[in-house]
Amino acid sequence: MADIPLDRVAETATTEVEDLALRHPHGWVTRYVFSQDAKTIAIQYTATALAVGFVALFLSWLMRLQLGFPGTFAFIDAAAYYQIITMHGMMMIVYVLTAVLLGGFGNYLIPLMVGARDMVFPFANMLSYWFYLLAVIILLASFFAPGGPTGAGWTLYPPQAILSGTPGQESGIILMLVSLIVFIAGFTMGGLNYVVTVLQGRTRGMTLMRMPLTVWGIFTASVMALLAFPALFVACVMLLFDKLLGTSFFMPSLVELGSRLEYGGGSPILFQHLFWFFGHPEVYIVALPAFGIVSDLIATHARRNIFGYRMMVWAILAIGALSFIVWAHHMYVSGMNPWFGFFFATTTLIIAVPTAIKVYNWILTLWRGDIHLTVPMLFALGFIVTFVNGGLSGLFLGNVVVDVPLSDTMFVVAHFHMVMGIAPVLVIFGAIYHWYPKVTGRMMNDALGKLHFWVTFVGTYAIFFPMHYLGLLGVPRRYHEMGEASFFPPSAQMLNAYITIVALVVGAAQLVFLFNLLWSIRHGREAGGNPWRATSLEWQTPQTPPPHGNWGKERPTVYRWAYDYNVPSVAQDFIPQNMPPEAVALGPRLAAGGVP
Ligand code: HEM
Ligand SMILES: [Cu+2]
Repeated sequence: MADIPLDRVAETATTEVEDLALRHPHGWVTRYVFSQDAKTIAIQYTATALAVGFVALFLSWLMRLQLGFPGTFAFIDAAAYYQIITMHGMMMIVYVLTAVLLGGFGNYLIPLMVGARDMVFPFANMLSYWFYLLAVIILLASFFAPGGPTGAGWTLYPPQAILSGTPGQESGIILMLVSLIVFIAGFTMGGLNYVVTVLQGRTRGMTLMRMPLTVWGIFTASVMALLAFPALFVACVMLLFDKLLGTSFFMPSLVELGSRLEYGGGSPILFQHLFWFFGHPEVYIVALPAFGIVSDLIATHARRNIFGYRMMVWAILAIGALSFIVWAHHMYVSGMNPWFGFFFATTTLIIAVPTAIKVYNWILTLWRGDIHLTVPMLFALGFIVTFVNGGLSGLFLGNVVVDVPLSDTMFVVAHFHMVMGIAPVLVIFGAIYHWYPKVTGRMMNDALGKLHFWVTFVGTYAIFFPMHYLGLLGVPRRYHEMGEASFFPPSAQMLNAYITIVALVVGAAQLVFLFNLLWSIRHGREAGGNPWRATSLEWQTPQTPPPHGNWGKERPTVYRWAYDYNVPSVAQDFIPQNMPPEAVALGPRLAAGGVP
């Protein structure tokens, strides 16, 4: 803030200091490689995570090839199939979605949206990325390790995860556990930054209830991740001890190939509790940033204030809190007491209430809005539809009696891909198209963007919608081949082949996105500072792309919330958060320029 004397700068957090006193990087290495600028770290996170995403997408092709045309691709045997599905699942959830939404978008958007110069602890923030990269390298190394990557399933359930018979039990499982431990250590350094910057780094006038919902979503998700990841961390450490040191945290007495193992007295169910105490909140660690981003995309591209802002904030917080008491709905078939299951079914269904409130509010925001079907808007709408769809099948699975027969079938795979696979990915794409002009100064190509949207949106529906039906038929999950059980009609295999073909097309459409992303850096149309005519602070920076320190000489002052679009009896069609009240012109609406 401007009123801090320069001699106190040394004891002041980076977010607070004058631009002059910020230690700007001088060399190429400190500027682009070991950068402490949240924006550069954001790009590093996003680029790395997108690369991992393409590897995971490639793995999904391999699985689909096997499922669609069993036996044709001999190198995908049962063991390889397990390894591929495990790596695909873990990569997508932890190393792609969490990394992009928190490490990528959190770093780029939090400081800019709350009017800070940077994160509060830039050095820890930088380390966070390098830990993440190290975790990715360790994970990828398992493809080349003896025995290959682990095939334990992304849930890593002991005792099987570390016993012989499971592919990758030689070294793959060890590398997986170490990689997760490193990832969580790295995330913690970033997560503390996101939380403290929101609490302490906001500029003058930026009260909590004036923050854009994107910040609320990422903030709440970061708090949740700081509480949930430690459960996975200890579970990984303990499982590693069981594997390497012969402890028995999770290992009961076992007989393997006729000989009794050294283990005894441990509880495999304990691992499941720890895993899902992380695993369920993880769904919302991914979903809440997506909720926030979608709200902002809709408001901006429909030129409408968000309906029920406070309700939206409280819904985010309520969902965040509730999601810590539902984890055992992933364990209905673990032999738990039915009363215990009843408790978790009830809490699970209660989450539907704040979630439905959010959906209604999005629809009411759109209602009578001036909807521009821009690429970000298309992706936002696609998210809402897909998320609602996945949520509805979640109501099925949340109930014990319905879940028991559906558990471990393709119905579950269809459900979670809709709700936490595809839905957040659509938001990630929408957000990239939306904020790309701020990051690069140029627009992404619109026609290619629309092509990318329609193939991805229609295609993912075409993949995952019929998969529910396969599940209802009883086709099991995590099976390398459906087999020839008499209750599968011959059409089931045809459906599998069809899903595979669509999956290949959808995968190829992502190359269009990749091309657009890279090509537009140099050849995109010049965007100017605020191409979407948006109100939030990141669009009001003096320079685009914003330099280190974001704001030049003085940080902005905030006078209002982030949703002043089409305010009645105001001449401008949007009022930026930092526009002083004197500058707001009353009177008939000025002709609004077209949105690109
Ligand atoms: C078009 C893109 C995708 C396709 C075609 C696809 C396909 C598949 C297939 C075939 C399986 C294995 C099913 C089985 O045999 O049980 C699977 C598992 C899985 N996928 Fe995807 N997937 C895609 C995108 C995603 C995304 C974006 C996520 C992010 C959350 C994701 C997360 C998972 C998880 C967690 C598993 C379970 C792994 C396990 O059971 O251990 N997938 N996917
Ligand atoms: Cu859950």
